[in-house]
Amino acid sequence: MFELSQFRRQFPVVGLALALQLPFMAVNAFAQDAVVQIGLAAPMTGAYAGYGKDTANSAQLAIDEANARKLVIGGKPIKLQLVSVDDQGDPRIAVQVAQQLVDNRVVAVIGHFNSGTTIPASQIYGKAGIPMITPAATNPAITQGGLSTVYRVMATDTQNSGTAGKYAATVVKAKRIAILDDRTAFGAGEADEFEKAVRSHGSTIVSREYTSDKAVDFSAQLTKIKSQDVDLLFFGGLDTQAGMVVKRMRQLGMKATFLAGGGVADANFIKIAGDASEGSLAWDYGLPLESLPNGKTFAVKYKKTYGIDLLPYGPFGYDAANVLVKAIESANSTNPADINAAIKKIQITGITGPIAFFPNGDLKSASSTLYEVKGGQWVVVTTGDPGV
Ligand code: ABU
Repeated sequence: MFELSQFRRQFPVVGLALALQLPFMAVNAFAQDAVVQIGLAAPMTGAYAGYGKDTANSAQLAIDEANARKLVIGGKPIKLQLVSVDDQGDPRIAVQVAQQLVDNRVVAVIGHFNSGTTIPASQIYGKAGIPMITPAATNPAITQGGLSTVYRVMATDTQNSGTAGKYAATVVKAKRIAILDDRTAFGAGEADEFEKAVRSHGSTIVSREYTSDKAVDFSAQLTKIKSQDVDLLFFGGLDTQAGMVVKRMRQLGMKATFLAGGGVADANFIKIAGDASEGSLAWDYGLPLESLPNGKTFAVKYKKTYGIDLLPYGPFGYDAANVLVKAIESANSTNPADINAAIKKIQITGITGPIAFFPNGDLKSASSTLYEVKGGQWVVVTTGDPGV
């Protein structure tokens, strides 16, 4: 993998000169292949760094596999290069690194990870005509802004947390529901979608409380919620905080069902919550990896290559990279406009399932799965197409 700061060290003059003559290609000084750069933007430092690195590692596997096939595009041999940038999970930094990727003439971008960074960064790519595929950001607004260059390879939070809301009202039959969210574009967005679905299926939200994605103490909000005698709490936010929330709930003697949306059904949640995690529910994105034809093989390959376990977003990063590889091949071009047109017609079977996009860039066949912690492990309760 290549970090953007390395670009000028490795291609000091040639990169700039050729960038003017050969749009979207540079010449690798050590080989004859033209180098075509694909950007990857995600948090590589900070609280979400594990997810960013997992996504980048997974995308790199797809790029390596494509390069091993010796791609010839427009009659010329090319080498794909993944250029990763650290957006720190911060919307202001995300805009800066997005502009750097555009200025360095990447042909497409995989990213960003957070909904809060993806929303502003997508505008930068859209203005430059560069296609962007997010492997993780799920706020529905990302694909509702009218940009023709934005794609997403997983369910939206309308689908995912909306399904969670329907489940809470119609299957759990919770009558008094509380919501706590982290006020990020993701956490607040999924809480909004959950709330809409709960109301439309006849249950009552008795309390909506807020925290921040940096908080480590939820006592004030949970004490208030406890006093309102709720039978279910939905948390809008990611796994680390979700684990802390359910742990505190149980310490306070709260017996309400804990339900989360995406980004929670992983080992980190159970590690943080410990025994308190038992019985927790989470509607998460996609189908269980072990149920997918190439899921286990991919997890093994990832571990063999990087010596660490795959995290939940890796397969989506791998699929996003393969969408771009396929689009470059079918367009027979490395021009972003041609790649973008090819993505609109793409039909592939990824690790995560079939991939084809609606005109707005959302996945046609999105899936979600409900998991429950039983015996210290997440087990599948039900799965299928999300629908509210
Ligand atoms: N979708 C879960 C985490 C990333 C985000 O949307 O912010």
